[in-house]
Amino acid sequence: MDASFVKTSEVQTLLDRATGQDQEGGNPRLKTILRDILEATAEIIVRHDISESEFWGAVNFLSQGASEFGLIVPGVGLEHFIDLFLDAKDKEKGLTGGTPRTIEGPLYVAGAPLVEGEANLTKDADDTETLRMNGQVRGPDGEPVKDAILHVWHANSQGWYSHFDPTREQTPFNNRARIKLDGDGRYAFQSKMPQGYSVPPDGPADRLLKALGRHGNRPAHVHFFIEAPGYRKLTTQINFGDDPFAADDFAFATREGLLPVPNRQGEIAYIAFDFELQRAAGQGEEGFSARTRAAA
Ligand code: MBD
Ligand code: FE
Repeated sequence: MDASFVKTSEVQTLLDRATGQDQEGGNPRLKTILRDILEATAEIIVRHDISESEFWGAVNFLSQGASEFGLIVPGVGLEHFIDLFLDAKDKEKGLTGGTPRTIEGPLYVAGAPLVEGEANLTKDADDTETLRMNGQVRGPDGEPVKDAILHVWHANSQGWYSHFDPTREQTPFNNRARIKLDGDGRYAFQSKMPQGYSVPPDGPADRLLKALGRHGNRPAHVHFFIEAPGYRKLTTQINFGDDPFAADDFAFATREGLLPVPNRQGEIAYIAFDFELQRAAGQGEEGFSARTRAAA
């Protein structure tokens, strides 16, 4: 059987009717895009001669995997692909420069304490190195960004994030804060050094990655959002430049320019890291994407 089967009028009519092409109502953009998705799926089924059992196996995987889509999407590289796509579109518009964006991941929690001045993110005892990070948020001409809010979140030394910790041993918003910066754009916080994250063993994401011959580990990292009036919202992360596994990330988030090397002195790792924001062309660029996020 070859691909022309999908082009037969019987199959084409099915795809049209299934996506309401013969109906007035509905969302036209959704109807068009879903039709393309279904046609591409049909072509893949034919090209690989997918059996009935394989087909239902995939349906079963997707149903079981729904609770871990937040991990599967970065794991198969799609969340990083969206960054590459946004970067490429920016480049087309001449919008280059600034701190690189990289994926948000599924573990942000809205509503973290809003703090001013030097913040201490870690509320729970954690027997590991202290991380002290500071720097400045600047704009494209080197100007300090005024009135920014820097959101920061990271795992504890066991690789668990508060709110998503299956051991339930963390205080709400441990290792999370929103830091309100003032006129000079300077920030400083202390925290406890995170450990890398691993997907839950034997869950759908883990099973998929193993079936691909891959692992589900992320190197240690710290997440940031920065929002400020007049600037494009930045979503990014840092890894640690002296971590031998810094680039071995199942979620493909490691990027050049996001690998500061800590200055380790005794029990403290110091990182100086400046962020550069791009100027916003309109208000739509200042805010968050419409992703559904956890809140507490
Ligand atoms: C994480 O901590 C993370 O940042 C991503 C992208 C996926 C899983 C866990
Ligand atoms: Fe993370």
